[in-house]
Amino acid sequence: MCFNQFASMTYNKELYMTPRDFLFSIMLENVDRKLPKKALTKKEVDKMLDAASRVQAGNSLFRHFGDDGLISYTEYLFLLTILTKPHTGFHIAFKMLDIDGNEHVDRKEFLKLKKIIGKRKETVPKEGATDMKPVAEGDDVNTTLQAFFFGRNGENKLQYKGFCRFMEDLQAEVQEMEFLQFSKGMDTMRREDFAEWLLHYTNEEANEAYWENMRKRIPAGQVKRNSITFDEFKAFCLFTNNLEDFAFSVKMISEANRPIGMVQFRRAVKIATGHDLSENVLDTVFKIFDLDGDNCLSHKEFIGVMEDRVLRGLKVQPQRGITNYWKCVKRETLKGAQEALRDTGSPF
Ligand SMILES: [Ca+2]
Ligand SMILES: [Ca+2]
Repeated sequence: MCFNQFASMTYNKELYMTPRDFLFSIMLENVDRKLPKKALTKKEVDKMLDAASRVQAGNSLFRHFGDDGLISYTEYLFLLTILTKPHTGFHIAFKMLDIDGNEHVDRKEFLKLKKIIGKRKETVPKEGATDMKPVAEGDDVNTTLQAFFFGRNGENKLQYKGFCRFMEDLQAEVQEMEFLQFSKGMDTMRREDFAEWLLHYTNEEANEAYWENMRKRIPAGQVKRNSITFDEFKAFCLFTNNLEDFAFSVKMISEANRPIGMVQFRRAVKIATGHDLSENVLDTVFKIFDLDGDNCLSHKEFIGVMEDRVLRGLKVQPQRGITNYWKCVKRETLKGAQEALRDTGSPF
């Protein structure tokens, strides 16, 4: 289980990730830990939470915190799900948390998150988190996110604007780190670096065929204008967060789910995301994933591969398929929200 493996801190016998652990869990396959998990004292935690309650939002927040912060298992699941959410999903996620529907989320509502997403039995890690005692409503602010969202004493309210900003910043931060990882610190990616990133989480057995396409179809020795900038990369990430909408617009554009060419592909992306993909990115994607060489991408050649990739990236069981996964999250979410409603006795 990813959380247990990456979490490097314990406090009051509960396991926590630091913000650095969280970023590493996204970027790295596994971690080779040389040191045992650190048991924090109340004084150390208080200092972290004081700092977290004063920090400014921004797209280097998690890197700024580094190891000076605590993320609970429930919050880890929450952060994972929002990492791949399209912008249209932000408002739904906010409304989910805003149980009484008064347009802001208070700490009490945020603590219901545990009920909402922490309940899925198959995702609860064996050690550490199962014997975690539930946080009672009167408990002190005890994680970095709580201190950041609601202040040191849990007195602040989270508005939609702030929530949105947080999600955008987190997505941007992870994208920037991934870009730098694959561009090896340079300000553009070569097309082969981009391909490496694309194929990083795809099914390894198929990768040799993709690399073969790459070698045959993409000319060696590239000039700078053919390499991929961070903006082009971000546009592609935005697109992969909107795969469901993209699949839908492909269906609208092409009859009977036939393979689509670059022009139609571009149109479908524009419809789904409102943005364009750059020529370099589109051309690379087509050259790599077009396995039968008809200059078109079929559902199986592209959407199937990308859905699988998202799941692998999140280290979720790949066999279920992304649609089922989100359906499952949604169902659990609704169930949790209903239970939470019952508990608060809210009339809604
Ligand atoms: Ca509320
Ligand atoms: Ca094809």
